[in-house]
Amino acid sequence: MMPRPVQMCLVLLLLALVPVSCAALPLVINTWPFKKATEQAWRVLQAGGSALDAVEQGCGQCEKDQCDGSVGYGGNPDETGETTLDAMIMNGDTMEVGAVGDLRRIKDAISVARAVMEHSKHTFLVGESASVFAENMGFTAEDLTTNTSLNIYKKWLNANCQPNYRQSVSPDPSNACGPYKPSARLQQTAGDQHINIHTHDTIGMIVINQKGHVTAGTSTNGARHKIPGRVGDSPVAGAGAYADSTAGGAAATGDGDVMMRFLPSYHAVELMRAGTDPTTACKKAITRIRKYFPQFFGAMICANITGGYGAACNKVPGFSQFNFMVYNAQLKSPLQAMVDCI
Ligand code: SD4
Repeated sequence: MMPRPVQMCLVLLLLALVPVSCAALPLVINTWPFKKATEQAWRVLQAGGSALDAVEQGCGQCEKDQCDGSVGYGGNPDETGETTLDAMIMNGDTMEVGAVGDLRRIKDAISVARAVMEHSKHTFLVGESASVFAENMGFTAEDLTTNTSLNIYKKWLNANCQPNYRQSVSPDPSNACGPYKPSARLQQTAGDQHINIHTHDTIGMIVINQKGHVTAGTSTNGARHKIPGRVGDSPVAGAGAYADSTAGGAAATGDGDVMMRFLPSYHAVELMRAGTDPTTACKKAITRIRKYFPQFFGAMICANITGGYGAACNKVPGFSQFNFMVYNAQLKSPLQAMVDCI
């Protein structure tokens, strides 16, 4: 007897060898194997919470757990040793977005992003002023530095501030610390890659509830040793994530300085709106970037409004497979799925 489609789908899910696309709502999908985040988002949905609550608390779980040191406090410090956070949340029913960039001293970045969305008419607040807004909204201000982030910083200082994100400056940034002054503009070195598999791991999450309400969120401490003031792709709508309840959702992880130039999450959602399946939509968004930056480090997750999902990543040395988490109505527990990079 031939297996019925649902059974077939389950078999593929269990094997988790291929980018499966099984329609089943509700759906929680997030970047990297951040299982506790997936479980938390699912728990919120099961308890009757909204898709927005699920995304906020799912990503918030990673902020508390300091997922891989790349989300939340105490992770990747900037050039001054401080950890600062980027986050965003998007409501795909109303197309409202709240985002924070370069947030200082506040641990709950995605909740502050939600406060921007709900308690202001703005979309995006950054830096010190975003922290003041957060404090006014009742968030606790505290030092985000930990022994771990301090040690990463000290090691970097002892290694003559290597690696860093400076170019065309003097003294030579490839072997000296700043302060730097501008010098003759040099051609960028191809394959110059600071954000890589070792310093990755932003959480990007898409939640689609039973009614098809699509939401998306991200949270990260960004790029290790970034220049103070740097904001990555994660809090930028259409870049780090995008949600539209009439089309689907997408989220990105990787080298945000490159990826944000292509709005890959928006690109993928628009492809799904036109009928492209989620895996192909993710692949096409990655391929567009690769045309200009063949060596970029990055991956994406995509989901359409019927609960189909997929992922894609750009194959570079040291990164040939991308792991992500899925939980949907056909699963009894969160599934760690994996795709081969293209
Ligand atoms: C950033 N996109 O700030 C983030 C970092 C990341 O996997 O996702 N790393 O550029």
